[in-house]
Amino acid sequence: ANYFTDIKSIAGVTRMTQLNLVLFCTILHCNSKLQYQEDNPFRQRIAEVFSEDGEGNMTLDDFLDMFSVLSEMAPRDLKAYYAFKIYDFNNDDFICKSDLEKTLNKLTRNELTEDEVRMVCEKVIDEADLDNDGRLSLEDFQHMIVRAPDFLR
Ligand SMILES: [Ca+2]
Ligand SMILES: [Ca+2]
Repeated sequence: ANYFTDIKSIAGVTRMTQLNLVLFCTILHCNSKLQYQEDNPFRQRIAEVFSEDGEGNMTLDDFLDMFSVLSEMAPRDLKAYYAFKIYDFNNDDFICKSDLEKTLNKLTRNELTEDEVRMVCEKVIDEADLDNDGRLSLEDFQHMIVRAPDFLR
């Protein structure tokens, strides 16, 4: 299945939960073969997050760590933690609007207009930002995942 083909309909207000699924589980909720496809737009980012040097140079140990996180048996919290890190592009420990915009543009391969991207980002933050500071902490993010039971099983 292609998770991104109908991103425009997914972006509809009534389907935000599904959007959250798409947005935040791109990599981690599907199987590891799909995740590691050549054209996975997050490939470089995944490598950066899992490599010990933070620059995407993966050692064998890094690979093993990555596959254990991606496995079905890995605890949800651990998956959430790594998903959070992947989407926190500027490594400031928060997912802010610009991180979300980057994520969304990668997911949709720039098929959304700027306005659409902004609207979706605002909605995601609106929906998940529990302490109302306008950005998502790891805690906000984990709450969001807990509320989406089909996701990150
Ligand atoms: Ca950030
Ligand atoms: Ca927050």
